[in-house]
Amino acid sequence: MDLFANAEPDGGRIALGPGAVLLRGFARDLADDVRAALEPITARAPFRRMETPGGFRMSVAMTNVGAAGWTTDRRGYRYRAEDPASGEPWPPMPPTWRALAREAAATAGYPAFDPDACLINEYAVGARMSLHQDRNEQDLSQPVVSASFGLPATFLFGSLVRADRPRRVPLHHGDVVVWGGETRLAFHGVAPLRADAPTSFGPRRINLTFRRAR
Ligand code: MD3
Ligand code: FE
Repeated sequence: MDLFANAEPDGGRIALGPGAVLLRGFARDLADDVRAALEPITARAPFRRMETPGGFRMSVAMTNVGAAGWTTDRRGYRYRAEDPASGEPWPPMPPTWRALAREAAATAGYPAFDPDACLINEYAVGARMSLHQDRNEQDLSQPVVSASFGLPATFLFGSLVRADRPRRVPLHHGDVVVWGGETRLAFHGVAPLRADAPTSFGPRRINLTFRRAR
């Protein structure tokens, strides 16, 4: 038996593919800050389940901070400077969040990354995200940085071909993943969230997805 099959060389830095790095626990120390910041953010820009162009209601509830916010409705997917629910700009990105995203990207080899968008995904038990590519951003040479909090999830990490069977990667509270290079256009999704012991975030998973949208 290989006792070190799950060892994490380089302090929890795990290569997931060409250009993609999992940083185990990288955001753990920011969890209290994130939970506190969510209160005023969601008071201004509440979580909502958006509609897809195909007319389905997403199971994940979303909101945004930053100069650009990702939205979907019957007319399509796009970034917008204003929250369509209020007509007001999205709340500003907390400086600590931006710093986290930049540090993670630099650690993974993307020192020029500076996000203008942060999509906040809220998964209740049962919520899922089906396989998709992220391609609404202008410069696809910029990576995506994601930070997970609360309940663990099974991330589905596919290839550049939708039909390939995705790998299942567990993501835990405090984990950060930087997706760049060839994996930037990989198909990916999240398996239905399973009930588990409650966390400091309650019975849900929060995922922050930082992007350079414009
Ligand atoms: C791999 N969110 O918001 S984050 C999304 O956990 C999204 O909420 C998932 O996919 C979540 O679009 C996954 C990890 C992630 C984000 C973007 C990627 C993985 C990615 C872009 C390319 C490849
Ligand atoms: Fe995505």
